[in-house]
Amino acid sequence: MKLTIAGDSHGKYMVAILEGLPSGIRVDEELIRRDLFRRRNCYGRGKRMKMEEDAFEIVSGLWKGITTGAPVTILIPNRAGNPVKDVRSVPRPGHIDYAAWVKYKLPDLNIYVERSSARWTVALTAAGSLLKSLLKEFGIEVLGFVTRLGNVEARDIPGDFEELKRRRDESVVFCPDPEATKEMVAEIDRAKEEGNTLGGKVRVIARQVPAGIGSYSELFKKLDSRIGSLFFAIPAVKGVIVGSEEMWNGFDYLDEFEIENGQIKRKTNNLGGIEGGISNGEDIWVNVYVKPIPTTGKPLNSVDLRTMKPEKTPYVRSDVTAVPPASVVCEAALSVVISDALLEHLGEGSIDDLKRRFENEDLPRWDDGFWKEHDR
Ligand code: EPS
Repeated sequence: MKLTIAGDSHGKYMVAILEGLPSGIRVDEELIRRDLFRRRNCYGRGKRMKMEEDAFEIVSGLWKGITTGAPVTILIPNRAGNPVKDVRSVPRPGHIDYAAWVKYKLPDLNIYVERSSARWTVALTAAGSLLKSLLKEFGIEVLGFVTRLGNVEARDIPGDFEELKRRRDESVVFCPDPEATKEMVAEIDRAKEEGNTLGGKVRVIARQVPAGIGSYSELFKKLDSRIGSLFFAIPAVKGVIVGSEEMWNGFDYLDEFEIENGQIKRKTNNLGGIEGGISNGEDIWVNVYVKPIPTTGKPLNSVDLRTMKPEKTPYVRSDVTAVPPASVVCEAALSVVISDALLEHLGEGSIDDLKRRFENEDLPRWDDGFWKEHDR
């Protein structure tokens, strides 16, 4: 599978093209609508999100709502223009401004923000959300939520998936802890007043991922290597940890094997469902660190690159935090990575063929006869 995302932040459209999907997947467009709405409509967002509608259109690869196996193209129109009309020469610490100018040398920092803006995550969200229709065929579900915002950490995170989802959906910041939600809202209000911005953490869980997807062979096909690669491409992501962050000694951390009714079981899942780059059949869970947005209401120290004199950073409009939307974007990103690895494992063709291959896969049985046939 291949995903391409294009479009300028203030251009006509954002575009996602998905290639290599099987035929016959019924696409749940309502789910895409809901995910795009969640990404746009959460507490801590700014003026731009009030201007956008994110009314997507799927313009290729579907026949009466099902995939044909041809590339699927999703278009999302941008409604807002760039409010900055003058050439901008003062870089904001933490944005692409300075590093892109050093590399590409075009003398207007507005140019670089068109690609580097988090606007493109609307296309990633649409693509990942579409892929949930594929994952559903295999019983796989993905859920993202906020575990920290500014100084507030979620304390009460339910272990039950459905409860987690219900509570996440009730929270304006997508945090499953109702008390922490209130504190996070207050934290956002305070930061807004101060002209500050907030970072935090999100967690994404994928359940029912079958054992055996990914690779231990090719370095960039390892499942965790793919997760890192896509997650680190998401603007503001600064850290990605698969599984538990508490990894200080083996007795506490390593998920010991047990047998229950003839089946292999684990009591814990600190490894996050991946061992050596391959899924092990446990839930995959990822903790993601998201930095504060670089456009602060209160100016920061910078330099005017035109005059090489000290200057304060400009402000027009921005969000206070990207953490709640990042939980939606990371949910989409994990859907993309798992779909990609699953399709690589199951091959091409129709969804029914893939499901047959999937259902015929069993856990291997240890074969002592093997060495009688093969010369050791
Ligand atoms: C962003 C700046 C803002 C955000 C944008 C990311 O846009 P603008 O410069 O037009 O005010 O709203 O995020 C989105 C548009 C989005 O859809 O998430 C930035 O500089 O990264």
